[in-house]
Amino acid sequence: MKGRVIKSTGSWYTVKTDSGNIQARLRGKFKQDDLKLTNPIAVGDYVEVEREEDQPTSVIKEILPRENYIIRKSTRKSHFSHILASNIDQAFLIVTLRNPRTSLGFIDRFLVSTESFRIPATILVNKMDEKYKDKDLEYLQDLKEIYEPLGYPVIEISALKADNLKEQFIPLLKGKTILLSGHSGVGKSTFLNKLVPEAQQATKEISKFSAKGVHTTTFAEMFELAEGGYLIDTPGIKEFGILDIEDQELSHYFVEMRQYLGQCKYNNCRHINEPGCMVLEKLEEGFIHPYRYDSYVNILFEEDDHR
Ligand SMILES: Nc1nc2c(ncn2[C@@H]2O[C@H](COP(=O)(O)OP(=O)(O)OP(=O)(O)O)[C@@H](O)[C@H]2O)c(=O)[nH]1
Ligand SMILES: [Mg+2]
Ligand SMILES: [Zn+2]
Repeated sequence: MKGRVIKSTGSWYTVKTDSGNIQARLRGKFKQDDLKLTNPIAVGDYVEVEREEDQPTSVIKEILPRENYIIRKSTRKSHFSHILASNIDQAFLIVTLRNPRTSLGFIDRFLVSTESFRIPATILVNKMDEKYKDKDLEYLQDLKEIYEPLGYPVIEISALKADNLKEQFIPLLKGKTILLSGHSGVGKSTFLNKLVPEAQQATKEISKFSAKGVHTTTFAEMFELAEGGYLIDTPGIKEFGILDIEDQELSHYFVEMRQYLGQCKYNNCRHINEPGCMVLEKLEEGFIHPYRYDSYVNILFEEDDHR
């Protein structure tokens, strides 16, 4: 019997099948390409399950090939990585302007991971009901100026206060599997609860002491929209480690660089200081945003502790 993993709590998985939700576990080892994973099965995976003899539970026999996945370095063991979710159609990155501010570096790392599978991404700027200082609003302006021209919509919302979220988002979500991601405390679960009221995901105030979220959601879970489609609530992430991307490959995942890539003098150009580099030329001419280029360089020279 085939099904889709909608929840994973360590050793048990909830699998949605045509004949209802079942509890299943893994038996034996799974071969996983070259990925060193802390979780062999992720929310969103399509699996083949089989009923255990004389038991109400089932066993996952096989995992079907993943169309895509979003991966991050495990916080506990940096040599391993963790799949946030798989087989997704669209990613919503929820960010905030302050307490804490989501950095451009974080956003760009996230976008590299979605671009590597060409998963469309949208940036939701949440908590717009709060009062902001000018410098925070300037940051909002930066986000719009940097990301909208690249094809990443930047949408201001208030997950807590807005009463039209359904009207606004259901048409965008219908029939799709959508990943909600972002730092702890940005309002992922609050957003989810508005769109899927039955979900009743716990939400919690950010810490007054550290002005950071307190990691309320501790595992990924997929919820079905009454209107069709799925939203995946995930635990807040501190940072995104970029995995399994070669130096040469990285610029392919910066959409604004992609169009110039065949035009550098050297075909192994890393766009740092090479003569005849078209990316550097376009940066100079203002066609590539300097903040984005900074992120590119930071990721390129990031400590490579996962190999
Ligand atoms: N003012 C305001 N507060 C919000 C908004 N959305 C969420 N919050 C508050 O922010 C806090 C954190 O919200 P959560 O939904 O728990 O955040 P989360 O992203 O799920 O956090 P983790 O599960 O820890 O990753 C809660 O106190 C929410 O009430 C908003 O639009 N405006
Ligand atoms: Mg949450
Ligand atoms: Zn170049």
